[in-house]
Amino acid sequence: METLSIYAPKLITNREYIASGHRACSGCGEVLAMRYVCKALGRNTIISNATGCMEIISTPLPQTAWEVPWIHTLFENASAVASGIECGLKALKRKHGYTKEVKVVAMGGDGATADIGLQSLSGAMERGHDFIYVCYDNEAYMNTGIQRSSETPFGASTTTAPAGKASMGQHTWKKNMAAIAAAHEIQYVATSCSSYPFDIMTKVEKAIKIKGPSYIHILSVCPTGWRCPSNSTIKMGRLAVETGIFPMYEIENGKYTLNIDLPKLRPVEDYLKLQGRFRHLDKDNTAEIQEKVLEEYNKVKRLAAGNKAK
Ligand SMILES: Cc1ncc(C[n+]2csc(CCOP(=O)(O)OP(=O)(O)O)c2C)c(N)n1
Ligand code: SF4
Repeated sequence: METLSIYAPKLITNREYIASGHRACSGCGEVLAMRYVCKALGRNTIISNATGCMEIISTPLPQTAWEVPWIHTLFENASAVASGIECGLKALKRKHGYTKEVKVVAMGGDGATADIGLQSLSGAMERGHDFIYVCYDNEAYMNTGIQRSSETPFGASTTTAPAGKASMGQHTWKKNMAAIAAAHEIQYVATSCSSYPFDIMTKVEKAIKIKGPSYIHILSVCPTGWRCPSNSTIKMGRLAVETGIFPMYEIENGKYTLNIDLPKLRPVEDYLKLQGRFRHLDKDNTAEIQEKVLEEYNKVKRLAAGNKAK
């Protein structure tokens, strides 16, 4: 198994840039992922954060959990705001001799990334801004009450795609944001998961070194919306990876690397049966999901194997 870690636990900073005392639900994988991202980013960072759970839980007026400069943006414009910050910093350097290396980071949930903010993200990647975009994918619009997004997986029940007599819940397959980002021919794209701290931090470190846009898509377990116990967050993320439902990989200058390549995947049922949002699925639904997961996983495997052969 190939694992990705340039970190030894002792080298990880004790500093927190998103302080405890925020208002996330207990067991929130999204805030955990954000904490790891911020640890790797460090102090010289400016964050442009689209509206959503992470914005709400970190800044209940008049308090803030942020220890770095942070801007709350609309759904639509987190990447446009990041573009402006990056250009502003460039101008400060050019005209006023400013020398500090500041990391510009835009972040948002899956709704903010794959749906409503996709145009501004695409524009910023296409223009080549030097910024990192992080998507915390909890697979629905959680902050406003578990509405489906284009990242909601096939078969999941949400409040706007509810399972019942007339429907089995979400009937479309998850949008592949990593492939969409890679189609912009940016240098670095990666997927990760809230249950893998070293993987997240290593990938953020790599993204920092890129001059230009980079994109990191982090599956972030949400016990509230996934209807699973809050003490199962880490296990749930690992199951997503171990079943092949969420492969963790990197695309560096177009070349794929599968970071965790398991010799044998677990059946998807191991993951689905533990979450209330999939409770209604029958054997045929599960078999359909199993088939699609293997198809998609093998696609990534083939792309990664193709690179090794070159
Ligand atoms: C244009 C627009 N539509 C709807 C909303 C209301 N709204 C605020 S946060 C949110 C959900 C955010 O979902 P997501 O981006 O997936 O992040 P999560 O809360 O799941 O982390 C919605 C619908 C809004 N602020 N702006
Ligand atoms: S709803 Fe989900 S993502 Fe939002 S704070 Fe709660 S656990 Fe975290």
